[in-house]
Amino acid sequence: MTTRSETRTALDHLLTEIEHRNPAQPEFHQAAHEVLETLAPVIAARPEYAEPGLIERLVEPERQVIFRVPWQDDQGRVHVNRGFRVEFNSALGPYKGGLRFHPSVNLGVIKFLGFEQIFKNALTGLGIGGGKGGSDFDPHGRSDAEVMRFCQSFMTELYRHIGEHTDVPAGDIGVGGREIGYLFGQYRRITNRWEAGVLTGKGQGWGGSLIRPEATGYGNVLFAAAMLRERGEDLEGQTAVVSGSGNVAIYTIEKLAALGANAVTCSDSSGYVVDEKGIDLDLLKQIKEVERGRVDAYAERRGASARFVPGGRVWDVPADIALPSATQNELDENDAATLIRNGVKAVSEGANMPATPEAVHLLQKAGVAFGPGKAANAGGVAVSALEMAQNHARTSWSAARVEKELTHIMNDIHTTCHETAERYDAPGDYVTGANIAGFERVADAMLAQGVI
Ligand code: NDP
Ligand code: 2IT
Repeated sequence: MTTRSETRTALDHLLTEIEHRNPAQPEFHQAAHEVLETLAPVIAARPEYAEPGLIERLVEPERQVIFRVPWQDDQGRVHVNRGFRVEFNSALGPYKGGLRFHPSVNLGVIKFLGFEQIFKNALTGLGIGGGKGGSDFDPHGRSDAEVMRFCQSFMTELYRHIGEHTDVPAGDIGVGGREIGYLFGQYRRITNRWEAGVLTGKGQGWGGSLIRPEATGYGNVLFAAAMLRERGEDLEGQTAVVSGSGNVAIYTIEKLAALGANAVTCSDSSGYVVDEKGIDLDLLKQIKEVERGRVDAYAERRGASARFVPGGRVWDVPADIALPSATQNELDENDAATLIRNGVKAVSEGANMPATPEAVHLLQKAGVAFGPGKAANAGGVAVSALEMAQNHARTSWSAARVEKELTHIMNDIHTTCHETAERYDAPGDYVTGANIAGFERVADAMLAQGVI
């Protein structure tokens, strides 16, 4: 019988090896630490998980594709970007996960996202494996025609690696409905197949699911509500700080309002807006979704209640709950200390890995309910899996039906994480609960399917 401390030592050795074998990938190291550091209790309790090679296989992607993406701008100049698709684990279903277009994208970033996706997708219970992709292409300031040419070039290579039963990409930072449209068009042209289930996040008239655009933000608010409910509270009347102003942030703000809470901030990489009357969603959608502008335009047009703080962080604004919805490591130890000082009750991650490990530790120590991204933001990929189901059946469900399923899935994930944490002596620790519950599902499938 292996003890927890022997298991911890073995996992520490493995983490050191991961750092050596994957040099210059700090985000992947961070994600691997965050998961492996919580697994000792379950590995010690269930000897089959100590089988040599199981965790080693889990941290090694099944396949990693890196490719050249040449494209021409509107002046005819040639640009060369790098494209990635990391197919991390398919024990539970086809690889599933978004594509990120952002200048900070590199292999380590895509591996961290793909690794997180394995456990997140397992938590949905919907039969999807984990993968992620993207490019260091920066869509900011590019015309529609440039974005289209980039997407077509990207898909001209990617198409050979994906398919409805193989690997199903979707959106992430810098990839929304417009990009999915261009990518789908090129896939259809090259393959001569109407294969709706090859991408999710499609438009309403051609295979997209109702509520997919809303799903990540709505799901995160439902998860935050479930954490508060566990403590005998609800969202009614609560003030929220939200970071980001993209897909996840916008629908987080929308669902908060629907449940009686008030989001007073949003942000982008230029700074943040604080609006004491609460964010006016119609104005924010107009600026971000229609004009593709910056958040300072919101403060200019909103009037006296709002101001723009260049370069600042939303975490300085006092609030009852915080929903980071922009990017990784956007909430550090100092931000966590500020939130705690201001009396925050819950922090729920809409983005992937937005809180640093030090911030998570501090928040949990202070008794703040903390929802890790792989549980809290799983609503997006869950509705992607529902989109795949609709595509497969050549049908489409009503918004009410999809939202009902989403609510059920988010509550189920909350319960699973909560109960798993209790079972492994970590009551209220959703990080441990999410990691162990996701791990159990993937590990059981991997063990059943042999050494591959
Ligand atoms: P969008 O591209 O729609 O929006 C991203 C927002 O975050 C923008 O406001 C952007 O500002 C800001 N942002 C991005 N990178 C940075 C950075 N390095 N520094 C400061 N601000 C930044 O992306 P999404 O809303 O789709 O994604 C947001 C987060 O949610 C990501 O972590 C993503 O992985 C995660 N997520 C997304 C899901 C989805 O379904 N879309 C599902 C689950 C998680 P700017 O325009 O100035 O760059
Ligand atoms: O991080 C994520 O879960 C996403 N970007 C959504 C993935 C998906 O396949 O819908």
